[in-house]
Amino acid sequence: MRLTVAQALVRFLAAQHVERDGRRQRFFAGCLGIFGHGNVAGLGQALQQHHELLPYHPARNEQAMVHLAAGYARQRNRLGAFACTSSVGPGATNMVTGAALATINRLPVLLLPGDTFATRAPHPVLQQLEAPHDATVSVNDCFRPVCRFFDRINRPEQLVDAALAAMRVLTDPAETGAVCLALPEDVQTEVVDVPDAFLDERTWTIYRRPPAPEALARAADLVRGAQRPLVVAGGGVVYAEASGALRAFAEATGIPVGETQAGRGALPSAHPSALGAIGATGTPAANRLARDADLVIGVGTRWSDFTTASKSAFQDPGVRFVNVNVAPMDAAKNSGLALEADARLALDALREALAGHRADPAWERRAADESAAWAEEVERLYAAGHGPLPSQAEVIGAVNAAAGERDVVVCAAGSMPGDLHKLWRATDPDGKGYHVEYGYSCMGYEIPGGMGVKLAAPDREVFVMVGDGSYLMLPGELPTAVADGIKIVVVLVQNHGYASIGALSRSVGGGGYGTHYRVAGNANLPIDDGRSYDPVPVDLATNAESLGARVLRTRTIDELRAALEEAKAHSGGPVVVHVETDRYAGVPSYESWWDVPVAEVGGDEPVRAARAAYEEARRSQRTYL
Ligand SMILES: Cc1ncc(C[n+]2csc(CCOP(=O)(O)OP(=O)(O)O)c2C)c(N)n1
Ligand SMILES: [Mg+2]
Repeated sequence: MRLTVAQALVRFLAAQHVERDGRRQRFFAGCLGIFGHGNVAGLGQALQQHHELLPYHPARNEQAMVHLAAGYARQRNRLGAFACTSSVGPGATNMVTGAALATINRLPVLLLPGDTFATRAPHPVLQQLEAPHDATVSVNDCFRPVCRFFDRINRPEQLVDAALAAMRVLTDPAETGAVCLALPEDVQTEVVDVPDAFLDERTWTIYRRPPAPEALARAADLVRGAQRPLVVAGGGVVYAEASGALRAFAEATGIPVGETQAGRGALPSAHPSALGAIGATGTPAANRLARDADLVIGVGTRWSDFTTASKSAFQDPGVRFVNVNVAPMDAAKNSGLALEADARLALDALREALAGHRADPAWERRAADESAAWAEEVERLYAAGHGPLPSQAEVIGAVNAAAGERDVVVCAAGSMPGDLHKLWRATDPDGKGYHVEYGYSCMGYEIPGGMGVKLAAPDREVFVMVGDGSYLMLPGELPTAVADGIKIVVVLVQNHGYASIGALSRSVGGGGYGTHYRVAGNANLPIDDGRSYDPVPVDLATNAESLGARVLRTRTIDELRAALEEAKAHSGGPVVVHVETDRYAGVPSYESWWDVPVAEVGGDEPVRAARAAYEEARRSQRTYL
């Protein structure tokens, strides 16, 4: 059949399906894009002609549209995705940050940047990077390190091979991430003879990989021999729809469960085995048990420094790891016993292999006591009655109370992810109510990411928590949410700058330098001591209103609560609830550490003191062998 490369690609994408556990569904929800000369005549024409096959959604910023796609894929447990098309040059490089985010979080996103002419006839074209040393280079080569698969379709005949390879990677849970097919603008418009079978419906079956019997037996032996075992649940638990298996495992064995950011909510917070957040932003419950654990069963975690408290979390001299993971790279970490397997199958198999075995009752009781004590601390922080401005913890408490059992909270960067990780009471039985992007922790993800979540789960209320700094980076998809009627509730927390980095700066002796937006005259004060408070007179509520959102302004927690109810009742597009908080009323860190190096020489007394404290803290860092 004679089609252009772009027409064939659009028809191919519309025909792709995935199947897991016998449930088959379409893979691509649509194509997000911004047109320029590099894609308007090729992909643009094809998307217009086939709009009923693959819906097209115009976005406002290429980075944001990739975030939207990532949020969508995560909420769909990677069984659904968006394609994203951009022009050549800046439109393409705007997607690089989004690609890195998707790849680091192991989320499938298909990127289709335009590229310069394969024929090179008119070169250099508008927006072309010329490399004197290499005629094959374009800005799209920036995608190579941040994508799990990269191809440039320089001849129409390459399309079939490239498209199939892209699908293989996107649908493989161990390999998935961003995939980039760079499409030279001339090739997009050229005729390709594709076999009919290329355009037929195609189903990619995602088989659940069982653990190798020998590895399973060894893992069971390790658990039986352990005095103080602990599970660390990561995003892989949620993606594998293994929350039920995790609960059954915890109940059968009495082994307590700590959670990473991506795995938060895998076990509902009210469960007696739930210790909640672990690591640098962990609860005292999880961190105390982690310190003493002699066997740590990581399930679907990539063991980031936040999870391991920069390798200081596990202090037992003989601590061993069992790593359940579909990705060999993660299964091998911390010199663990690699159980390369689907999380659900592995948890079920391990539970069966351990039939009759239970953790030491004293250890189990300690977990339940710590968990109950932590629930009281959350209660205290949620009801602190801080004034005159509320604390961020109280704002989180109000949102937590407003959220229904299956609703979703979305966040990515700033001081909020750590506070949410600790405080949020997760209730959804499938672990889909907590969505904090903390692989890349990318400021600006929140609004577009939340839009993707809403598109994936239209029956759930989506609460996007965003700081003023993150809001200013990427507010531009709000008009897209207005245009498409995407109902998200954005809680915009104004604290006049980077409260998180300010606190970090103070902890390394920097006094908060450069983290507080203040008017000229005192903007260059070397320290942020909490007194000289003269913020830049920005009005982000009005800014959101000007972008078409319904805006509710609040000053107190009671007003915030009322506004959240009003926002829930609102139908149609986005609602922004604006609240100002006390930037110095943070949630403390509980018996944990994060490795951020401090200047070894130079600096004033606070820096020297911070360096001394840093050297002391670093002694707790371990190499797990
Ligand atoms: C794109 C990007 N740039 C820089 C950072 C580093 N960073 C992490 S948090 C933060 C400040 C966030 O400010 P805001 O959204 O106001 O949240 P707050 O810290 O005030 O809670 C910065 C600059 C980042 N995570 N992402
Ligand atoms: Mg802020």
